[in-house]
Amino acid sequence: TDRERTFVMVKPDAFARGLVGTVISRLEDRGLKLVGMKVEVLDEETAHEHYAEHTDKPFFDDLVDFITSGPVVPMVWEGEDATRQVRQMIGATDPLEADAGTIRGDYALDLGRNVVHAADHEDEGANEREISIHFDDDDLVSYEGHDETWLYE
Ligand code: YYY
Ligand code: MG
Repeated sequence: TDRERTFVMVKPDAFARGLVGTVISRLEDRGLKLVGMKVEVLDEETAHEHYAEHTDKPFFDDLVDFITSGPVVPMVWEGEDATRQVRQMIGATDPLEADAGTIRGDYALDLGRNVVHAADHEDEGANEREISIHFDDDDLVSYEGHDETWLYE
């Protein structure tokens, strides 16, 4: 177990549907700590960098078109095992496979419109890489949450 920072991003579908607050609330309610956030429209170059691992996949062009199609909300959340905790809260990539109670399982229907991105906990360098694509070091804050004595043993 490890207090760590993980990269999460509200996708354009969720932004357009007014689900930004809902996604943030889910993560806040769990006890995770918000340390960075912004609103932006990704340019094509940033989208390619963000999804570099999928460059050769058949869905890549559609994925880039979608992720650049409107505002997104890149965020950094901190907490114990934050990457795995968030991944579990988001649910399976395909909403049809995502359990009810997960964000995708509760708010999405379509694989190509699945509300939220999160760094992959099985990909060792994913958080560092994705955070550095979207944020400078001084965009992120450090502070002690007032509730941490009750969140952690
Ligand atoms: O990390 P996660 O978003 O859960 O899935 P990835 O396998 O990294 O794929 C990234 C993104 O690509 C996924 O959220 C939807 C889209 N996608 C797709 O449109 N079609 C596929 N067959 C697989 C993924
Ligand atoms: Mg992924």
